[in-house]
Amino acid sequence: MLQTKLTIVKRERKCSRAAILWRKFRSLVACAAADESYSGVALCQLKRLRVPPMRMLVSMVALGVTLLVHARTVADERPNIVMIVCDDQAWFDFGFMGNREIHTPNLDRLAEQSAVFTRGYVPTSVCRPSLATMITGRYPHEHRLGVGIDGLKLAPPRVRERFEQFPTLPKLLASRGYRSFQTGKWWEGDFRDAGFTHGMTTGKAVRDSVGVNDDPQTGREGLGRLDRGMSFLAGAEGLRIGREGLQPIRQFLDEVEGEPFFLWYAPMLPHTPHNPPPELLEKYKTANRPETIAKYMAMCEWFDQTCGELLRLIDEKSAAENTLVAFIVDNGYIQLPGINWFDKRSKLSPYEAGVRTPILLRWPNHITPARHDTLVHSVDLMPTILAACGQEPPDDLPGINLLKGAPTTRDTVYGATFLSKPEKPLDPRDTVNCRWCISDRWKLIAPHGVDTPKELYNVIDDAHEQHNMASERPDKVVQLLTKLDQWWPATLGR
Ligand SMILES: [Ca+2]
Repeated sequence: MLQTKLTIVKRERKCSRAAILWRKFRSLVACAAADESYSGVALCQLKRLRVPPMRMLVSMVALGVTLLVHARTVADERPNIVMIVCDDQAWFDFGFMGNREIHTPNLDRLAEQSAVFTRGYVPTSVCRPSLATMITGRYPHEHRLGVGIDGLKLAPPRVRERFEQFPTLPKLLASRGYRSFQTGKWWEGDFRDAGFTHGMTTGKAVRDSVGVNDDPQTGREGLGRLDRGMSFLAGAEGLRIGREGLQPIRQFLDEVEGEPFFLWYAPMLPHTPHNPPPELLEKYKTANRPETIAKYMAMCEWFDQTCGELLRLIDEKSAAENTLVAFIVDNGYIQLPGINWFDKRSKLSPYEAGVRTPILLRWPNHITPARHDTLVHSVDLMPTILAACGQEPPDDLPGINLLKGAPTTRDTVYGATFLSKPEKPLDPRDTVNCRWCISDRWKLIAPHGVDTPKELYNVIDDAHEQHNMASERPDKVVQLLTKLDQWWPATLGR
């Protein structure tokens, strides 16, 4: 009888101690879930509770599961970012932008799942300053990369120092725990200088990479001229991505599994050399089509194929639901027939075929797929991505957050083109060639200088800028010129 009573008391004490332990454990787990940095403290306190070994094991497993769930919740607040940057393709050369001859089924599918901004713009129509704007969120005259510097030279030390002081996109994301991977086009030397944690471009020459120094006179492709000139400076090792598959990206995704990541996918596609896979070239060869055009079209589909492969890779990693995919073209391009070069009203020009690009944003359950015809700009990508990741953007960025819906707070987009003057590489006011802006349907192109002839186009009715209306609407010219001066006066001299 006495033995029975003692057993009951012991059991009650055990139950009572178990209940206390359980309450303390639940409290600790709740604290740990509220603050993941608390997990170590929680484990120490569990040890102090002198929990029996088996119960400790069960508790630790339970705590681990709870923290895993919590980590996933945190990760959900930090979406992965995949930035796809197309290289040298006109805004109208995509199926989802109305092209019926060039096949882009993978990007068409991405567009169906995305907010599609059909009137997106880059500030200038050549890769280096355009890419630098995406990574800094600033206009070319602010970051000063590729604005008058000879293309075959790296920026002088003062410009480099400025660049390295900017809070770039990968640097700001790193402060939120992101790991980031640079692949493809990259002019700014070692990927680490911009804050990427991983990358392909180290600034060292590489043999057997693709070359881009095509000869415009003979049309001869640059393959074989490898470790010098632009192919080295524009990305070197990084330029293998896409053209030689996506294995480096697969390795990166394996390495960062479960952690938020930022992927910069900027393959040199469909950029020259226009050397598409033979089966794609055959598809576009027709009796009446110059081979230069067929090659360009096949290159566009090759780029699309690599995007499909990349998006399938994201799906394989079950990351699509929690990934914001941004798509943009760094500058437009119109292939000339009969010569391996581009139309002067496309790349390097302020015309629509140079500076206009579709901009896509896909983020399941966060962004509603729809088409928007409001004006957006590549300077908007950085504040948009930072907002998605819960990171405050720098106060002085000119872009706006597109996640808030179609932009209504800004009615004008701006840009400028620059001359190559290597002897004056530091001040963009000395090298600016022309400035342009678009407000609603009106686009002003203002060559730099006093009393220069201006061009005014109604780009809604005249998307290919065939009819200059400057003399018919002098009021619009004055109005837009005032806006340009408010944006960046670019006054000549010092
Ligand atoms: Ca380009």
